[in-house]
Amino acid sequence: MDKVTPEKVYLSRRKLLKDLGLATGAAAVAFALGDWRTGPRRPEVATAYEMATGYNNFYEFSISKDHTRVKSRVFLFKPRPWTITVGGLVEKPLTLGIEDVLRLFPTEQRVYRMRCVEGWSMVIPWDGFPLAALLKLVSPLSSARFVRFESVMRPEEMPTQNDPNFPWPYVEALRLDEAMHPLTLLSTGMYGQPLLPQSGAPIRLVVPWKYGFKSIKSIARIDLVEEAPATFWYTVNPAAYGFFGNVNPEVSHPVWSQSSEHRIGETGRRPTLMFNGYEREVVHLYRGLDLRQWW
Ligand SMILES: Nc1nc2c(c(=O)[nH]1)N[C@H]1C(S)=C(S)[C@@H](COP(=O)(O)O)O[C@H]1N2
Ligand SMILES: [Mo]
Repeated sequence: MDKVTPEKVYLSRRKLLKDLGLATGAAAVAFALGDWRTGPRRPEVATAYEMATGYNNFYEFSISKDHTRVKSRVFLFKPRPWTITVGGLVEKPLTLGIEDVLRLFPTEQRVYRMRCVEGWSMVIPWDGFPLAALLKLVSPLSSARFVRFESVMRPEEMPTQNDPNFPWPYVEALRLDEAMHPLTLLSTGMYGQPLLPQSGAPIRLVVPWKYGFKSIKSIARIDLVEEAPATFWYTVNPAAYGFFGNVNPEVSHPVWSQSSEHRIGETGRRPTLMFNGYEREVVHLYRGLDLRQWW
């Protein structure tokens, strides 16, 4: 489909394992995320499955900084049955059951870094499909400039949604060109398994060059809109959560520097990369934009 897809950067796990001469293994997946053209490959290892599914940010379940708290609260959550509605400024609005989604859009594996604005990071092999494929199916009108995503609203299953101090449901948004970028994924699984509730079952967004808060979980609605929507974290605290949320080691959070990060499962810190290491692929989207002002 997208011939421009820079597959040198996000190899599918299968191809990668073949390149490295490794057999398919469940947890420890060694692979290279470096750009082959500009320098030596920097091998990075996928975060252990237990950590990626045990250390989670998902405020609907817990606001605790002890992220393992999320895992203990998801037992009430029912990711089936599930529908996702795509509408707004489109020619062909539609509502799909999650089974339709899985049937219509073949999934591929993409290994991406995930960098939370709080300063931790992981490396996750996602199963998913480009968001662009779904957006093409509904034919956006020429007036559509942004894509708005909404998480499911189920206060009976998600305890923090009973806390009126937050503007529920969780909402995120991308500019249409960001949403159409081949790196932008709708994910339905990770490590070859269906998404668990704590990871955003049954379907979530993954935007690897942006801070994790943009990668909205458990999506129930997608709307094409004309104006930049009010997003969840931007509404709560605009100083700490920019609309773009592009990973940028040179622009500090109001309280801490973003120049380094703690990779979950490692000791010490490693430098944070511009656009989380996807600069070559996405920098053209932001030409002429002051990244300090518009972060
Ligand atoms: N609906 C919803 N989506 C969400 C969040 C949330 O609280 N609610 N947290 C975000 C944040 S801040 C991060 S870092 C990532 C974490 O994804 P992970 O737990 O799979 O690593 O999910 C994002 N998506
Ligand atoms: Mo985050």
